[in-house]
Formats: sequence, structure tokens, C-alpha cells
Amino acid sequence: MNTVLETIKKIAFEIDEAIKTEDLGYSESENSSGEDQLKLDVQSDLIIEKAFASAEAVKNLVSEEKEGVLELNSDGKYTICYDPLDGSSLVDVNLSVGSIFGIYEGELKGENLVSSAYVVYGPRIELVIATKDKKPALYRAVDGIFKFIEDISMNEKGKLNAPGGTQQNWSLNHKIFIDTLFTEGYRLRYSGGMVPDLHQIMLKGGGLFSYPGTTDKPDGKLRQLFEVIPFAFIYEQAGGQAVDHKGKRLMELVPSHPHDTSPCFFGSNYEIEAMKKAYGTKD
Ligand code: FBP
Repeated sequence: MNTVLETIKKIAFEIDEAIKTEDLGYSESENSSGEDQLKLDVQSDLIIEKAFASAEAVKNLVSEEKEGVLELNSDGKYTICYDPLDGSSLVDVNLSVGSIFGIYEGELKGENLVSSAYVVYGPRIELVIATKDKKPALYRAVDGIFKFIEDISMNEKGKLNAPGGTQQNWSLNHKIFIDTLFTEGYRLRYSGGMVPDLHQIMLKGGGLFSYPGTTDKPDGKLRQLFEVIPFAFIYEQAGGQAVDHKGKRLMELVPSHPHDTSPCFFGSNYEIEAMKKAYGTKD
């Protein structure tokens, strides 16, 4: 596992350099979800593929930007599902973006995730790594190396609210729930980048990030293997919760296709229990 995590640190510096120096235009190609790919999406994907090619512990790579599974080492132990540059459409307006890594052992499903990590490319490069039985650890890039900063713990209740999805396509129930949080004094914090939005809520003690099912996207937008499950693991390790619209743990997801999406709610305990009550899924 150490080789994998050290490789992620190397990748972070390379992608950060590409963000700062490379062409921000669109490439000729689309990803497997039919979205136009930025040249940076393709380049970040290549950086990750090259970096893991020599990591013997890595059996397969599965990218959000590509269809199918890339086998690297048949004797490898882990399959890494990754989103090379999450929120990439924000780069040309100079907002923070990120990379997300889910490290699975065996069948690709929530219960088989053994570790996850994400990188935030913002004013500084920050990295969060979560492994079993430990609080997620925050690292910051200082003089070309990642320095340990702190273990992350969430409070019982927060103040921040990041509501995703096109509001006109929200269910009435969801609209009432989100409005209730604002009437309770929650502050709006939504950049359109999942990584910086979830990073902020976790580091500032708590709150709620939501990307529900909507009339235009009944299964939500965010991908289970590359985005949702890796963050669900980190939020649970930090003492928060991560559930779907039925109040079911996102760590119990079993995708039938690598690019399956899911409605998702990430937050501290108070907000997730309030969501379950609002959605009528509270035990
Ligand atoms: P990708 O850039 O990896 O496709 O990520 C999807 C994403 O940009 C998330 O980072 C973000 O939370 C969400 O989509 C924003 O969606 P919307 O524009 O509908 O609010």
C-alpha cells in the first residue's frame, strides 16, 4: 500500500504542474459518460497511468475518463479507480480542483475499498489519505514534499451547506430540507467542485454536501467507484456519515457498471440524521 500512496504524492506534483502550465482547451475526444474532455483531463489521466505502470501492487486501473479496465500487473493486489481531475471545468476560471483515488481489493464495490485519497489543487497542494481504523490524515506540500499537518475529525454538527444539482429539478421534499438548513443559519458554500467543497466541510468541522437524484438525473451525477465511495470512506473515518437518498450507507454500494452514479449526501451526524428524517428514511 505504501508504494501506492507514495505514487499518489508524485502524481499530485505532476498534475499541479500541468494545471499551471498546460493548455486549458478542449481535446477532440469525449469521456465514457459522453462529456467533452479537456486536454488537462486527458493529460492528467496519462500522468496517472504512467506513474502506476511500475507499481507492482497495482493489478488494474479504472479511470473516470475511460471505458473499461486497464490491467497493469496480473499478480497485483489492488484495483485503483480514480477521477484524474475532478471539477476540471473550473480550471479555466482558476478555482480549486482535485484528483480522487479509490483503492479496492477484489470485486469493485463499497465494502472492498481498503483505502482512499484525494488531492486538492488550490492555493496550496493538499492531500488527504484514509486507511482502515485511522482518522484521515491531512498533508500539505512544502518545498516539494508532503508534510503531515493533522488527523481530521468532524464535529457532531456544522454550519456549511453545499447543495448540488439543478434546483429547478429538485424534488419538493429536497427543496424544503435544504431551505430548512438555511433558515437554521447554515451558510452556502458550493463551488461546483466536489473535492474542494467536501474538503472545506470536513476541515471546517462539518455541515452537508448533497447531490440528489433530480428529474433530469434520477440517479444523481456523481460516480460511485471514482467519487462517491472514496469520499464516503473518508467521511466515515472522520466521524461523519455518507448516505444515499434512502439513508443507506454509500459504503454498501455495489455498482453494476464502473460508471454508475448515485444520489449522495455527505456530512456530520446532525445534518445526515436531519436528511434521513426529511426523506422519511430515519429508523
Ligand atoms: P467531473 O468534473 O469529474 O465530471 O465531476 C463532476 C463535478 O464537477 C463535481 O466535481 C461537482 O461536485 C459536480 O460535478 C458539479 O455539478 P453541477 O455543475 O451540476 O453542480
